[in-house]
Amino acid sequence: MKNIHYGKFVILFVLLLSITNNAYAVNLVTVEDGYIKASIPGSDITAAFMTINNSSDKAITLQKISGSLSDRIEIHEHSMTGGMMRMRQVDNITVDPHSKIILQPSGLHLMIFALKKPITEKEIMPLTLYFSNGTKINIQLPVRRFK
Ligand SMILES: [Cu+2]
Repeated sequence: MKNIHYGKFVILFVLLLSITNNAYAVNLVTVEDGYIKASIPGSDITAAFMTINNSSDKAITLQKISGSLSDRIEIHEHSMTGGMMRMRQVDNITVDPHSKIILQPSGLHLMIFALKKPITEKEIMPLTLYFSNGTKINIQLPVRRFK
């Protein structure tokens, strides 16, 4: 009688463990607080910002971004050189284990060239982020208007 009860307990425990593991695996790399800047009339360039969280034990690297809005999305970084704010393309963004990287105005950002159409406030833009470990994350970015 005691043995039967013990058996049931083990099965329940294994089940709980597997549910917990799945939830954990899905959330190892997350993207939050993302938004994209509304395009300015006459311009086909804009930028996107977000926070990339890595709660895994390994560094992850964002290598590529794709989206239906443009065929040319680059990773850029602003830096001060000789008292001038410059922007340059970087190949990728590495997020250390258990840390996060914030893409924000005047810092790292996604630069979106050759917009296929203007994007305006209240639209939602889908993007796909490709990471070095094979992880692919689909995100939906609200469009915001600001300076
Ligand atoms: Cu840029």
